[in-house]
Amino acid sequence: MEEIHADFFEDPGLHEIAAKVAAGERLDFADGVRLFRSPDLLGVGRLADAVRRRKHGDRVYFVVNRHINHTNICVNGCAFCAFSKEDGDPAGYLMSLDEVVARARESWRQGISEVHIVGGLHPRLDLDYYLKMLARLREAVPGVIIQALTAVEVDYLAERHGLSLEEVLTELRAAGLDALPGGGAEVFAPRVRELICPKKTSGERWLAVHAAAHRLGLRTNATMLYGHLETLEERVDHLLRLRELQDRTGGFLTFIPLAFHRRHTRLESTVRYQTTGYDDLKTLAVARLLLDNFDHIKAYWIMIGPKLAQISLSFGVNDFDGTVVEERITHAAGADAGKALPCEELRRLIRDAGRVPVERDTLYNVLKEDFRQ
Ligand code: V47
Ligand code: SF4
Repeated sequence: MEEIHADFFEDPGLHEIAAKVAAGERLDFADGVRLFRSPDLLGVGRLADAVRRRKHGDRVYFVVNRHINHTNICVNGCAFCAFSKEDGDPAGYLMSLDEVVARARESWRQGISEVHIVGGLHPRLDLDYYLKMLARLREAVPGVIIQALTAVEVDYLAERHGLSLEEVLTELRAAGLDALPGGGAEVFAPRVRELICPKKTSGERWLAVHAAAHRLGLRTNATMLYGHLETLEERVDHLLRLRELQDRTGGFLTFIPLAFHRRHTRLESTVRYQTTGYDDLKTLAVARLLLDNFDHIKAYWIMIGPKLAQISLSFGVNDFDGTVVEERITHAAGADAGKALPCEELRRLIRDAGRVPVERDTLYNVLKEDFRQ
């Protein structure tokens, strides 16, 4: 790995961690907290970037995808969520299967390789709705990878039908499910969950759903919602629990930190500020350093804006997510990034940062790689 000179760091506390990183040694809980507390953002970023370069060189991945949020009606009513509505609320919606399929088909004609489908826990939607949705999508958009249902939705279906996680996942997979997205993880610490999402699937159960998916050969993603009521120690704990599961299964594809957006949520008056660019970059960089067994760290440009996502490519990030097309969850909470980025714009952002854009599918198979400039 690239030699990082001791005098590079403004924070001498980073020297010991730099030595571990250079030797390929695993960082521990105390290292994670120290990295988060270090005022030396450029130092932390430089370390994360060295790891990123060792794993990926100049390549930065993106995916041509479409998000579909089929319903916003949800029985959980998490305090951080501005997207969900109670059943009966006039602002609630539920897409028919025809509407879901029409959206996927429209984007398929424009060349997507992935549909990403997540929604609320609708009290009247059962497993059958999802099985039909998957089967219809399989037929309507052949070749497109279906990444759908967070662990929270899977757990809800298991509980509702009295089935095991394996049984639900097996049925979903047989109907066409290819991979699970990483949502619903929030922060695993029970203290935080009690404050921000008391009705939600526990951290343990979220991990159990992903472990079950991995056992069945389904690949999945992982997220962490940060910038609300969690402590830095709780962020590190969250990351290390993901790392532990990844050690056991190897089934996670990528990690995506999600910056909390506060507008129109019940946390708006308690959490007074949006995350800063400093915190966003630091969180991505620390994730890159702690999650040594994750291949990919993704900056979801919807959350932090395309410009900061571009800068994050020098702070450990090697994935830009995708074209997205229609995003409702973060926009309901005040996100001001656009809802879609054309593939050419994604390429331009990556190239302008001196990197090589690589179009991938959900499973990181390379679909198109640009030539080095
Ligand atoms: O689970 C909800 C989060 C998630 C807010 O796997 C919020 O590739 C910020 O998981 N402010 C859904 N975040 C989105 C998600 C995702 C996105 C992109 C890629 C992938 C992937 C996964 O959004 C939810 C929740 O954690 N969320 N409300 C909010 N106010
Ligand atoms: Fe429902 Fe998900 Fe929103 Fe929580 S974050 S209220 S589970 S849609």
